[in-house]
Amino acid sequence: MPANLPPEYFQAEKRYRQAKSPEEKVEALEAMLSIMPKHKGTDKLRAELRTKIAKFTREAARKLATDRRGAGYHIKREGAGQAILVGLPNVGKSQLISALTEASSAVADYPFTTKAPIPGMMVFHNIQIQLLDMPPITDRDARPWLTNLLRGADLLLLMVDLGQDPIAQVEAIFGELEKLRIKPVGREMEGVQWLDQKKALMVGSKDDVAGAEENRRSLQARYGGEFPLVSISAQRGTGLEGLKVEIYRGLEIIRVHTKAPGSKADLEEPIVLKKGSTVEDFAQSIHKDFRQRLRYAQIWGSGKFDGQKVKREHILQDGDIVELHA
Ligand SMILES: Nc1nc2c(ncn2[C@@H]2O[C@H](COP(=O)(O)OP(=O)(O)OP(=O)(O)O)[C@@H](O)[C@H]2O)c(=O)[nH]1
Ligand SMILES: [Mg+2]
Repeated sequence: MPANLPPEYFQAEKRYRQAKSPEEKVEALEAMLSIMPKHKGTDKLRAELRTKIAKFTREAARKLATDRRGAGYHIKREGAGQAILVGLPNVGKSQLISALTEASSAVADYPFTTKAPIPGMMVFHNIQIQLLDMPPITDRDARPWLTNLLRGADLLLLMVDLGQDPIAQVEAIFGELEKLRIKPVGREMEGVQWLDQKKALMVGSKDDVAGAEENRRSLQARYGGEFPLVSISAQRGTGLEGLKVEIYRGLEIIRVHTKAPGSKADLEEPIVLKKGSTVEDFAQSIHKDFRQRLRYAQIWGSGKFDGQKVKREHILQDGDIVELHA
């Protein structure tokens, strides 16, 4: 690698590493290529960048084609994970999106207000999580594209209005999910050929209304063993911090901080990994070459002591700080 690359190059490279979609990868790679000085010494690197650009451009085109066939909406995935709201009409899905994210989705006291998916970004500590407001799960017009969006999500938020019969709502939601052949993990149902399984979290909404506490208790009694349950009032803003924590847990991700030898850890922008990831996975997400060259790492956090030397198989924990040694 040429020694004198400007900081913009490393910023673009970071965007490339963190990019989730082929479109984002192409954008970052093109930026890297435009910054890379043109001379004999960089010929090989520039050729590699062009090959990668071609590859991800093809991938983006393929993705677009399959999305179109699915019809309807393509929501660009952003942030560390995606949670999607699932519920009957009028339960407060849009109110919640408006309370947790910068997105504004129309809230109204009549059913079927939301007609299209609306994404918003929820900030949780130093990461962002994408939430998707949706039309009610019973909306027939949404049927053709609903399955694709649900299948793409990392977590379903099953929303139940605590001012109405909660069990009937949950059973209705399960019935609709069954028609779409999506199985919430924890729900056992025989004889159905599932397309997909999805982790789910129950959200009791409007816990400021009369009867909410009793309904929450019956939800807990009936489904508490299968699903985590959080109750909230999006209108009053109560329970929202607890909900954020549960959403984060449900995504089963960890945040790991990088530290370069001799400098302080980067606590601002963690690398987000799947729970159970190892030092090796971490190295790979930084740079694929790093994985091979890695000799050992030092960690602060899940080690027995600060700065402990660990091997590539060491399983990382949320909040760990890692210094890689090649
Ligand atoms: N009391 C109370 N009312 C709420 C709360 N959240 C939402 N509502 C009311 O419930 C009604 C429906 O809210 P929406 O957010 O539009 O519900 P939705 O689930 O998005 O509805 P659809 O888009 O039709 O499926 C509105 O009249 C809201 O004011 C809450 O926390 N407490
Ligand atoms: Mg709505």
